[in-house]
Amino acid sequence: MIVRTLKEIIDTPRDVKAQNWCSRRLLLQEDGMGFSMHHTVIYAGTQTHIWYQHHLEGVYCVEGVGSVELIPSGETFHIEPGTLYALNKNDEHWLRAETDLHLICTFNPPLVGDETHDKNGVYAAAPQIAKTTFGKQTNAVEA
Ligand code: 9YT
Repeated sequence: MIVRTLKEIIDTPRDVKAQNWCSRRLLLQEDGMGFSMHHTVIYAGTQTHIWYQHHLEGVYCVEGVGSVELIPSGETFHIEPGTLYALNKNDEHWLRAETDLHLICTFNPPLVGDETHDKNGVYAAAPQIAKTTFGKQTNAVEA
């Protein structure tokens, strides 16, 4: 079993800091779960262009208020505690925070650790070292 606390992660290499956000990476690829899980804080008053072309992301808001706007349709969804949004189509979007937004983010495939957005709001594809099938971890290598 893995047990970790946010306190142990803050200001370590698993606490990745960008201009508009910080991402505390609670679970990463090396933990072998098949997904990564982060506690991300999006800073109040920011807007961030994001387009995860190589990952699916589920985002659950536990604190704060903001919105997510799909590109190019402009369809906009309010975010508040208890809201989940899932980028199941690798959706390009703007993420806006009215107050500090505390989000629990899961990525499939899992992030390796130090990824931060490139100029297009993208994380690079990472080589996968393991995958999990119905709870059983295999050593299969994915392209
Ligand atoms: C919600 C979102 O995508 N925020 C940007 C940071 C990302 N979630 C991460 O690396 O934790």
